[in-house]
Amino acid sequence: MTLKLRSISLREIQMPLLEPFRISSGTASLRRILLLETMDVDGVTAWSECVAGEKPYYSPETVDTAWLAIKQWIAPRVLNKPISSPSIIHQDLDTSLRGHRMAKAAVEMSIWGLTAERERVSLVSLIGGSRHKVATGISIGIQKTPQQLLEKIREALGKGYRKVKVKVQPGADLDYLESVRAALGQDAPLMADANSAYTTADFDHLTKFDQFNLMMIEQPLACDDLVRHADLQRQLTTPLCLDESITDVDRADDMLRLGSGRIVNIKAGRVGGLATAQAIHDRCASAGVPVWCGGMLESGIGRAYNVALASLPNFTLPGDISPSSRYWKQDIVSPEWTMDTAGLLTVPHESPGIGVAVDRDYVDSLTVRSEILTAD
Ligand code: OSB
Ligand code: MG
Repeated sequence: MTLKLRSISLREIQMPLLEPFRISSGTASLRRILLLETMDVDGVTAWSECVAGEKPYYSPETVDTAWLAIKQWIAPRVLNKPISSPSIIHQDLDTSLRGHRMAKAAVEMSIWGLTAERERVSLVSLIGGSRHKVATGISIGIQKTPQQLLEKIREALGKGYRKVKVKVQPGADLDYLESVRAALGQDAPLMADANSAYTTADFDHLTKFDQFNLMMIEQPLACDDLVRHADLQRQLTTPLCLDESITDVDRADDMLRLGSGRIVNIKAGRVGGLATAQAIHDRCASAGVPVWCGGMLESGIGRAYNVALASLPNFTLPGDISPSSRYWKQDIVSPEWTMDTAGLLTVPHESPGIGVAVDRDYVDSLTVRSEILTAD
């Protein structure tokens, strides 16, 4: 079923996080979020979210570069052109247009959402999601003291979260993990994420992480350094998980060939969209490598796409897909995303589209700028 896009509306909303989120590369407190609302020539619409942050801390992209890239280069490639399937858009977008994966992903995902709306099927069934519940984890930012971290982890485990990810950096790592393990025992489902805070000079230090029985250590080294991640993995018993390094299927393949890690955190935004996220999932599945769905502090719109992705069969580890209330006083979708006491989130298989309705009045009240892109 071929579709044609009439317009892409860009808007920036600003939403304060309930608490600031600190990682080794920077802190987020007020989220500036780029939302897209795409309309086809028949007037069918769909929402999507760009995961770029305010500053280039996690990746080179930002809200502002994504806005520019979509307007100048990405939208002109898709507006008013026949689109035969959402699964091939990424090929058109990648030809002679380098990088800007988060910007591309926002457009690509809106076309998945729009296709689901047009065909009156759920996004989940459109991408072939099979799970009815997804296991939920929480990502906890760097805290001022080990005691504060321990309190946060206790609270999270009490709520039912299936995995607790602790952000670490030099100076806030071993002593934090040590107090947490001493208090909670070796079995609590813990992992660490360094967001590239370490270098080869830290290898001896990093081998000390092995004593904490972590589920994995995420992205300890630089984003473009698969070779040294492989060196490090050979020295560790704890599995390495790559996040920033895996930007496309070939990078996942490089990781598998080199042994740079044993687990992948998949974020559709980081890899240019859902089709590539699925392809990485498939590649890892055939290599026997488990994956899980990462998060980028999304609103309820981005979360809908994460939930759909996480319902694919090889997403066997709990994702960073926390409920709306972990981030926001009020989310922009209804129903809000909720988690049960077993740490499970329900996958919307039945309702057509992304599975949640967007509260337009609330989104309008949060909007600080907007622009409508059309072919003419
Ligand atoms: O490294 O996974 C990361 C948030 C912003 C940028 C990078 C990361 C994160 C998270 C948050 O860990 C996960 C979530 O959305 O809850
Ligand atoms: Mg990460």
